[in-house]
Order: sequence, then C-alpha cells, then structure tokens
Amino acid sequence: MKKILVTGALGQIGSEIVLKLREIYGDSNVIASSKDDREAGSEEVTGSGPFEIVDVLNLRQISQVVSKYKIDGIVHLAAVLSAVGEEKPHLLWDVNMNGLYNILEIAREKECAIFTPSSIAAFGPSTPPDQTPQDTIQRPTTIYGVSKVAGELLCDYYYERFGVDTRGVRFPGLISYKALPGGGTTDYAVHIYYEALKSKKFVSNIKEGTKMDMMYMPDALDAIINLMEADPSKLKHRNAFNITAMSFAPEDIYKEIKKHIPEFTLEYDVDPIKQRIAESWPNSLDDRAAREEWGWNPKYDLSSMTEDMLAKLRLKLKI
Ligand code: AKB
Repeated sequence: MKKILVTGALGQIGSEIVLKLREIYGDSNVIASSKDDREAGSEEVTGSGPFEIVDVLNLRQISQVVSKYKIDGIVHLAAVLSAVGEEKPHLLWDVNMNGLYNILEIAREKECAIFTPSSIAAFGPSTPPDQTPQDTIQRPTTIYGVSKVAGELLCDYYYERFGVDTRGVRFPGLISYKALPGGGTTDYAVHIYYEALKSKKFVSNIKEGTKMDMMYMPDALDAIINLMEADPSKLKHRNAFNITAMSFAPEDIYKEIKKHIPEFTLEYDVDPIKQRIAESWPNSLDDRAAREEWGWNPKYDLSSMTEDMLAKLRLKLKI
C-alpha cells in the first residue's frame, strides 16, 4: 500500500491507526476520513495530514476521494458497534452492510486492497465458548454479529470472485486512552480506568464472572499493519482471523487496577442488554491461525496494559 484511505478515522481505532500509518507511510500518504469533523480532540488526526469528509453510504463521495488521491489501500473502520446496534438495528445494518458494500465496490473498480475488522461478535451462544476455534459455528444473536458474519463472507466473496485483496481480523474488546469507544459491550474495560483515576470507584454494567477477550490498542494497530503487509501466499484465512491478547472478567481487571490504586472500589449495576450480548460471545479465542499465517504475537497482557494505561491516563487527565 502506498496511498491509504482510512474511514471512521476519528473513532477509537481510527484516531490511532491514522497516526501510526502516517509515521510509516508518510503524512501525505494517509488520508483520514469521517462522516463529519466534529469529534472532540480530533485535531491530531485532522491536522497532521489530509482529511476528507466521506460518508461511507455515499458511493460518489468515496469514489471521488479514492480517485483524487490515487488510493490503493483502504482501512475501512466506519461502523456501528454492538450495544448501539441493539438500540438501532436498522441504522446498524445500513452503515455496516451498505457501507462495506460501497467500499468493496470501489475497491473492485479501482483495484484497492482492503482491511476491515470483524469481531468476537461474529460468534454466538452455540459457538464453543472456550478457546473458540478459528473455523467453527457462527450463529450470532445480535444484529452487529449478523453484520460481522455477513461482512466476513462478503469480503471472502470479493476476493474469490473479483480478486480484491481483502483482509481482516476478529477484534476482541479494545482498550485505549486516546479516543473513547463508541457504543460497544466491551466499553466498560476502558471506562474502568478513567473512573479508577477520577472517582476511585466503578459501577460495572457487566456481571461478575463474565469473561471476554480483550486487547490493548498498540497490539491492535500492529495487527492491522502486519496483516496488510503479510505475504498473501501464506494467508489461508484472509478475512477474519481470530486474534486475542487476554481474557478477563470485570473482577479481574478491577483487581489489577487495585494493585496501583488500593482505595479503588467496584460495584455492579448490570445492563441486561449488554449482559445478554456479552454472554453470547466467547470466553476466549484460539488465535493459532493468525500466529501461524502472519506472525501474530501480542505484546501486552492485563498487567503490562494496566501499568501503561494508568500512566498514560494520568498524563491525559492531569491526575
Ligand atoms: C463491541 O463491544 O461492540 C466491540 C466489539 C467486541 O466488536 N468492542
């Protein structure tokens, strides 16, 4: 990839991957795009290189930007997440499916490679929950999960049928300190760090004992770049590699934070919708295919992530 377009560039992943890609490929070769530019704290992205307003539902707008910059790679991140999706299923379907379809069509026409993430949400209650295999039952019960399975299949189809170089991973919950996540089920694992520092107490909307896979953002960024740079002849599962770095329940992350902030307390006020979603997802993934096919190897575990998150957030929040 020489000229890269990032959609959803002001979101949790977008706002970090744009800066990392600009470090590697050069500021002017990474075009950040978003539906609007009103996101607070987005100056680092909008000010450090090209920025364009692109609504992924507007085929002409995508096409114009891809032609203008001679784009040959698209990191497509614009999407609605799981919890918001259960409130607004029609919006989710429109953005996640029609947005992806538009991006794939432009990529087919203009010969771009594509990275787009799937999620642990592509699995459901009938999936083996522990060490979930790479290839297994995928019968999700959320609209987000349905869109992720359909997206994985659509990307495979565009590769097989039209030769579009599509690649993707199944992201677990992502934890980061720059932009906040927007409407997912795993968001509690980000908010807990903010509250530990700000109010020294946290109310978890996910029940004790509910394990989900998680990952620190630096590992997620490496996953995107390493998979896009991987030798295509080695990839058997082009779209939707299982990847994970850790698996924990609310009480596990709480105990880890408490080692640094002894007065920190945890209470529960379970959100039934988020809890139902969380329980339908795996406890832990088997990521051997990603390790074997393109060298996936995360650097952070719960303890090293917690140390880094607290240090970075202390600076950000001036605490
Ligand atoms: C969500 O919780 O919806 C996302 C995801 C796991 O895809 N973080």
